[in-house]
Amino acid sequence: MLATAGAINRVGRVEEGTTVTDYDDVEIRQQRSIGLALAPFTAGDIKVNLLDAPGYADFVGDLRAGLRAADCALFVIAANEGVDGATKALWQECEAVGMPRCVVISKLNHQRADYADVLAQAQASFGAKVLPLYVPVPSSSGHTDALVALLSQTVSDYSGGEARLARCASQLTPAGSPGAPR
Ligand SMILES: Nc1nc2c(ncn2[C@@H]2O[C@H](COP(=O)(O)OP(=O)(O)OP(=O)(O)O)[C@@H](O)[C@H]2O)c(=O)[nH]1
Ligand SMILES: [Mg+2]
Repeated sequence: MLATAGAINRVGRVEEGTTVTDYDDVEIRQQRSIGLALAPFTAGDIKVNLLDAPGYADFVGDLRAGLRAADCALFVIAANEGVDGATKALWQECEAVGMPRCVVISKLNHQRADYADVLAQAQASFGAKVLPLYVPVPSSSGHTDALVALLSQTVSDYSGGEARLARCASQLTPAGSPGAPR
């Protein structure tokens, strides 16, 4: 998000200790977040104060502190792992206080990534209101090279490294939504 918004020039790597929000010595050594970190950026006229919270259960206090300050929450779920119990409990916690939520499915490039399965798990765990806004397009090699944005009906093609934007050739609708083919 920071790189896409132009707040940083290149995406850091957890393995190299070069990510923006894992800057503490312990975070770099252990290659995981241990505390809440703030990463502000602007997108157009909008200032976003991104709060990156640790996912590891030991640091749930920082995660809760972040939620108290946030206007909405992004749940990042790995496409090769799926929805776990802790994520379900946190979703219910957010629901209880009316916190707007969305799901980001990460690691689409992983060998065992299964987008459709993780989406189905998210819908089974969080409810049928979870609908895809972006759908990955697998290439012939099986990797995800492009994403279709269903609201804007555009395709972002990352096969050349940078995103190339194009309009969809025909109207696309997510499976399960009103108007989708059965
Ligand atoms: N293949 C692949 N690996 C990824 C991707 N995103 C993250 N990883 C790897 O997954 C590991 C965890 O990534 P993080 O970004 O630290 O995940 P996190 O949710 O912030 O983890 P904590 O904050 O420690 O709970 C690292 O080794 C990353 O390099 C991805 O899209 N594809
Ligand atoms: Mg982290």
